[in-house]
Amino acid sequence: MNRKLFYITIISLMFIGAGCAQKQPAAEPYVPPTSAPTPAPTTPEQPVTPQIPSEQPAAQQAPSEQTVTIANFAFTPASLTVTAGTTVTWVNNDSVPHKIVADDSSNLPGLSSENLSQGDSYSFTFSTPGTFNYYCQIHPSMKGTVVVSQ
Ligand SMILES: [Cu+2]
Repeated sequence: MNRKLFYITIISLMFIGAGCAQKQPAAEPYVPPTSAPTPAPTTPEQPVTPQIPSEQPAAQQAPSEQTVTIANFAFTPASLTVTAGTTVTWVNNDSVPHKIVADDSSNLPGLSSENLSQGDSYSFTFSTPGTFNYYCQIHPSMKGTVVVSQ
Protein backbone atom coordinates (compact mmCIF):
# COMPACT_ATOMS: atom_id res chain seq x y z
CA MET A 1 0.00 0.00 0.00
CA ASN A 2 2.79 2.40 0.86
CA ARG A 3 4.51 1.71 -2.45
CA LYS A 4 1.32 2.52 -4.35
CA LEU A 5 0.99 5.80 -2.53
CA PHE A 6 4.63 6.47 -3.22
CA TYR A 7 4.25 5.86 -6.97
CA ILE A 8 1.03 7.84 -7.11
CA THR A 9 2.75 10.70 -5.40
CA ILE A 10 5.69 10.56 -7.84
CA ILE A 11 3.42 10.29 -10.88
CA SER A 12 1.29 13.15 -9.68
CA LEU A 13 4.40 15.23 -9.07
CA MET A 14 5.57 14.44 -12.63
CA PHE A 15 2.26 15.63 -14.03
CA ILE A 16 2.51 18.76 -12.01
CA GLY A 17 6.06 19.26 -13.20
CA ALA A 18 5.01 18.65 -16.79
CA GLY A 19 2.17 21.06 -16.35
CA CYS A 20 4.53 23.73 -15.12
CA ALA A 21 6.93 23.03 -17.96
CA GLN A 22 4.17 23.47 -20.49
CA LYS A 23 2.95 26.67 -18.97
CA GLN A 24 6.37 28.34 -19.09
CA PRO A 25 6.82 28.29 -22.88
CA ALA A 26 3.25 29.45 -23.25
CA ALA A 27 3.88 32.36 -20.92
CA GLU A 28 7.12 33.42 -22.64
CA PRO A 29 5.48 34.71 -25.82
CA TYR A 30 3.55 37.16 -23.70
CA VAL A 31 6.74 38.75 -22.39
CA PRO A 32 8.23 39.97 -25.70
CA PRO A 33 5.05 41.84 -26.68
CA THR A 34 5.17 43.76 -23.42
CA SER A 35 8.90 44.49 -23.74
CA ALA A 36 8.63 45.46 -27.43
CA PRO A 37 6.36 48.46 -26.86
CA THR A 38 8.83 49.93 -24.39
CA PRO A 39 11.51 50.67 -27.04
CA ALA A 40 8.75 51.71 -29.44
CA PRO A 41 8.26 55.15 -27.82
CA THR A 42 10.17 57.47 -30.13
CA THR A 43 10.99 59.98 -27.43
CA PRO A 44 14.71 59.07 -27.42
CA GLU A 45 14.83 59.30 -31.25
CA GLN A 46 13.33 62.78 -31.44
CA PRO A 47 16.27 64.57 -29.79
CA VAL A 48 18.58 62.85 -32.31
CA THR A 49 16.87 64.19 -35.43
CA PRO A 50 17.36 67.89 -34.58
CA GLN A 51 21.11 67.31 -34.49
CA ILE A 52 21.25 66.17 -38.11
CA PRO A 53 19.68 69.28 -39.70
CA SER A 54 21.89 71.46 -37.52
CA GLU A 55 24.98 69.84 -39.04
CA GLN A 56 23.81 70.12 -42.66
CA PRO A 57 23.56 73.92 -42.79
CA ALA A 58 26.97 74.23 -41.20
CA ALA A 59 28.49 72.02 -43.88
CA GLN A 60 26.76 73.96 -46.64
CA GLN A 61 27.68 77.39 -45.36
CA ALA A 62 31.39 76.78 -45.10
CA PRO A 63 32.12 76.08 -48.80
CA SER A 64 29.44 78.40 -50.22
CA GLU A 65 32.06 80.97 -51.25
CA GLN A 66 35.68 80.51 -52.27
CA THR A 67 38.25 82.93 -53.63
CA VAL A 68 40.97 82.41 -56.23
CA THR A 69 43.68 85.03 -56.22
CA ILE A 70 45.35 86.09 -59.47
CA ALA A 71 48.92 87.25 -58.91
CA ASN A 72 52.19 87.01 -60.81
CA PHE A 73 50.35 85.51 -63.79
CA ALA A 74 49.09 82.56 -61.77
CA PHE A 75 45.91 81.38 -60.10
CA THR A 76 46.09 80.57 -56.38
CA PRO A 77 45.02 77.94 -55.63
CA ALA A 78 45.53 76.56 -59.12
CA SER A 79 43.23 73.65 -58.21
CA LEU A 80 40.24 74.39 -56.02
CA THR A 81 37.79 71.79 -54.69
CA VAL A 82 34.31 72.99 -53.74
CA THR A 83 30.84 71.56 -53.23
CA ALA A 84 28.05 72.06 -55.73
CA GLY A 85 26.44 75.46 -55.39
CA THR A 86 29.64 77.20 -54.35
CA THR A 87 30.36 80.63 -55.76
CA VAL A 88 34.01 81.12 -56.74
CA THR A 89 35.35 84.67 -56.96
CA TRP A 90 38.56 85.46 -58.82
CA VAL A 91 40.39 88.60 -57.69
CA ASN A 92 43.09 90.12 -59.88
CA ASN A 93 46.00 91.45 -57.91
CA ASP A 94 48.24 91.92 -60.95
CA SER A 95 48.78 95.31 -62.54
CA VAL A 96 48.01 93.79 -65.93
CA PRO A 97 44.49 92.72 -66.96
CA HIS A 98 43.39 89.10 -67.05
CA LYS A 99 40.34 87.48 -68.60
CA ILE A 100 39.02 84.19 -67.23
CA VAL A 101 37.30 81.77 -69.60
CA ALA A 102 36.33 78.12 -69.26
CA ASP A 103 38.26 75.50 -71.20
CA ASP A 104 36.24 73.84 -73.95
CA SER A 105 36.41 70.56 -71.99
CA SER A 106 34.57 72.22 -69.10
CA ASN A 107 31.47 72.84 -71.24
CA LEU A 108 30.75 75.95 -69.18
CA PRO A 109 30.26 78.80 -71.71
CA GLY A 110 28.82 80.90 -68.90
CA LEU A 111 32.18 81.01 -67.17
CA SER A 112 33.65 84.04 -68.98
CA SER A 113 34.78 87.26 -67.36
CA GLU A 114 35.41 90.70 -68.72
CA ASN A 115 38.96 92.01 -68.74
CA LEU A 116 39.80 92.20 -65.06
CA SER A 117 41.99 95.15 -64.17
CA GLN A 118 43.92 95.29 -60.94
CA GLY A 119 41.51 94.97 -58.02
CA ASP A 120 38.65 93.73 -60.20
CA SER A 121 36.88 90.49 -59.37
CA TYR A 122 34.69 87.99 -61.19
CA SER A 123 32.31 85.47 -59.61
CA PHE A 124 30.83 82.27 -60.99
CA THR A 125 28.59 79.73 -59.22
CA PHE A 126 29.36 76.06 -59.86
CA SER A 127 26.07 74.17 -59.60
CA THR A 128 27.04 70.93 -61.34
CA PRO A 129 29.55 68.41 -59.97
CA GLY A 130 32.56 67.76 -62.17
CA THR A 131 36.06 68.94 -63.01
CA PHE A 132 36.19 72.31 -64.74
CA ASN A 133 39.36 73.74 -66.30
CA TYR A 134 39.74 77.41 -67.08
CA TYR A 135 42.48 79.71 -68.30
CA CYS A 136 43.28 83.33 -68.97
CA GLN A 137 42.29 84.28 -72.51
CA ILE A 138 44.95 86.99 -72.58
CA HIS A 139 47.67 84.70 -71.20
CA PRO A 140 46.69 81.14 -72.19
CA SER A 141 49.55 79.71 -70.19
CA MET A 142 47.66 80.71 -67.04
CA LYS A 143 45.52 77.70 -66.18
CA GLY A 144 43.38 76.64 -63.26
CA THR A 145 40.92 73.94 -62.23
CA VAL A 146 37.80 73.87 -60.09
CA VAL A 147 36.66 70.45 -58.88
CA VAL A 148 33.00 70.46 -57.84
CA SER A 149 31.78 67.63 -55.63
CA GLN A 150 28.27 66.86 -54.46
CU1 LIG B 1 46.05 86.81 -67.86
